[in-house]
Amino acid sequence: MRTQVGIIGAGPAGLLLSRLLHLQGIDSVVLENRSREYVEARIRAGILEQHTVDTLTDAGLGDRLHREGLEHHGVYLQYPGTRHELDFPALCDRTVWVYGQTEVTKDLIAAQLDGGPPLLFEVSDVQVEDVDGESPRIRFTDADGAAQVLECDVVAGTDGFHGVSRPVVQQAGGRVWERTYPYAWLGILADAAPATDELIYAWHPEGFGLYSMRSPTVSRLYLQVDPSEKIEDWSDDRIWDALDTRFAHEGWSVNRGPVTEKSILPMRSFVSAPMRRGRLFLAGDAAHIVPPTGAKGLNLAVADVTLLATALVRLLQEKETDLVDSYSDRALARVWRCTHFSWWMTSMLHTSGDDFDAELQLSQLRRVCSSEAAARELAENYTGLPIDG
Ligand code: RFL
Ligand code: PHB
Repeated sequence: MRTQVGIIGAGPAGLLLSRLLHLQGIDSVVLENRSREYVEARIRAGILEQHTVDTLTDAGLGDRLHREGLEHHGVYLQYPGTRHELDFPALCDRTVWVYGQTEVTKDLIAAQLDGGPPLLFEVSDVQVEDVDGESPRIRFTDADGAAQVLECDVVAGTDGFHGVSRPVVQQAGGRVWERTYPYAWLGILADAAPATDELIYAWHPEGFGLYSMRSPTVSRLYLQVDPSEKIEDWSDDRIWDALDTRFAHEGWSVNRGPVTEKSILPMRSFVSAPMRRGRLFLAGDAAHIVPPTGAKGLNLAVADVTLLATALVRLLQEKETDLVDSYSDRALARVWRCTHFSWWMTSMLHTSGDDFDAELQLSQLRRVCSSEAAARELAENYTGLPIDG
């Protein structure tokens, strides 16, 4: 087998990269180690920046997004006694969209299987070779158990945090920065109409709460919990009671309904540099992880592949190396901005039990809710900064 770009991983980063290259006349093969059903069922991100929506729309993936996605004009910041709305269009002339990553992935897979480049599920033993030369290759075992070799001009490592690509880059030297936070999120999906028009980010002495949604009939809610908590110890009633406490606001209440999914997610920041070794390029969670408080992970993955697709088109069609040579630095500049913003949101909203920390957090929240400059800084970062520069 031979292709121009061998892509490892069919998450949003790999699938979108394949799509963007296809639209520019470059062929690729996407290799995914999970099944289609598994990939399409993973519940993850929910917020798309304007740039992400524009990129998906320009790539011909906007039909269902525009029909079923919900455009949001702001968020509420809450702390005891206050629920303050940040108005994004007024602050920075941009909006965000609620459209589940699950739906983005389904749309990308449907487009890929409808005449797009090959997408192979349930492959195993994926190994990348000769990335320092002109002709890298990927060895893998296909779904039928047959050993395969995919010869490539370039390999894209979009295989997420636990993938095989990042170690290959790091073997040649590089650096990793990591921060593990002393909290986790307990997330639920519930068949309940959201009781709020915008997302609510709530600070509470007992811990952070986030009220999000997937549709007019489905709510997505998160609670800060200790990372050692076991999901079995959280009955639905215990979760709803904790949500009532953390979102308490006069004359208002959380809407309850059947819980259809619940899980506990650890929180970390992680950056691996460089995002390239020879002809192997990393994008998305393969190179970096942010805690979900800033809603940045999926958007960063989309920003990376937007840069990477342009750089690869230039390399493969015009034989110019300038954009692939600057890819890692340009991508990392945005990665660090989002890493800071996600860390800042996380630090402002999650409680540690320390009274001094709590007063600093409340002071910061009051500042964001009273100063237009402080609010604008949050709004610009949340809705997404320019992609390159
Ligand atoms: P993915 O989605 O992890 O996809 C990687 C793919 O590679 C496959 N794979 C391999 N395939 C072949 N061979 C191997 N050896 C392989 N190893 C792995 C995997 O099966 C998978 O299909 O990475 P990608 O594409 O970079 O996308 C990144 C996003 O998924 C991630 O950043 C977001 O989900 C993060 N995130 C959020 N991001 C946002 O922008 N907004 C949000 O509101 C938001 N909320 C969230 C989030 C992530 C969360 N969790 C679960 C960590 C909320 C949560 C709860
Ligand atoms: C979500 O809806 O899953 C979501 C929204 C905002 C975040 C994180 C997750 O910051």
